[in-house]
Amino acid sequence: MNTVLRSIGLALATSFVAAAPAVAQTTWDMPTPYPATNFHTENIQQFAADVAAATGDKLKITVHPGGSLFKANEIRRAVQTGQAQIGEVIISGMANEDPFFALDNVPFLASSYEDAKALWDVSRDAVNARLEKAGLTMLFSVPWQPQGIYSTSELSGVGDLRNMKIRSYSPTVARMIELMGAQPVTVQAADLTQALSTGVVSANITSSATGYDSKSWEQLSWYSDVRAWLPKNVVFVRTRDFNALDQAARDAVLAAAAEAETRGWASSAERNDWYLDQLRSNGMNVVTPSAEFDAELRKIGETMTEEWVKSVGADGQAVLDAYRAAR
Ligand code: PCA
Repeated sequence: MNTVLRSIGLALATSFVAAAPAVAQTTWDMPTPYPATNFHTENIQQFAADVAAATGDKLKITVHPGGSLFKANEIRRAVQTGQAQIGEVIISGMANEDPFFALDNVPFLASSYEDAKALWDVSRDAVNARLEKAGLTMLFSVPWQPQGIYSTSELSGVGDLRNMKIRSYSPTVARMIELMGAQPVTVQAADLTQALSTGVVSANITSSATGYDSKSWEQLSWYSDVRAWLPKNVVFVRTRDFNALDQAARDAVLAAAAEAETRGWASSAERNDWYLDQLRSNGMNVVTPSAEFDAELRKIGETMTEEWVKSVGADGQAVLDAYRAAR
């Protein structure tokens, strides 16, 4: 192509772009706390891709995983104050502000996917109402795999953990560690590998997924698969930003969110076996706790169920009654 033709082509292309009708384009920043390869993050990336496809790229969600834009405990405030438009947090991380958010961390209240779903069905509206008051619109929530205990040696009972520094990610987990006679140390998932390698903590309570993400086998060679609870993450958007979208885009976000919730619950359950296999193939001993150990932990769970109801009040008792009736 000669230079003249090329410049005519360029001129045409430029005028075409200039003449195209202005398409309102919105970009949302989405800080999330967990690594890019974690199943929650992959689910969120799919959600973002679905929203882009359904809106013809009019709404673009840029995911910033691993606490790279805002740290785990800064994300909610960042979205509330409009520094970001949409974000993901672990629900129980907000329990200091409102004890209701601790519900899905109460040990042995709901420790299978089926029970976790029943618990979510009866508590979803209450979580949503609390977020709404903070100017946030809840989009979807997905559980982690059942929580177990990572340790340096085999655990025969709670006594083996006495006085140990154990990593916690929420006020409720910290309380459980206290009731086990040990010392809780709050460490966010993004800092976990370092906390383990520098010996800040010598045990951890979390999922198969986070044990895998943090390469826990490098320090901790035992995983007691106690399946104590399934904590959930929640994705919310700043209500002002959501309402600024046109109706079609709002519908697209809600439809993609509903799909993300269904897909996330399924992938959490499916991936548990894969994550446990990865722990084993990296040399970790994955064991089921003895009946005695299990009974000790369940006793702590009973105490914590009572404490939860007391801290929340009538609202909490009603949710618990509805959950028990539904099971
Ligand atoms: N992983 C996250 C929260 C719960 C989980 O399974 C963490 O350990 O921080």
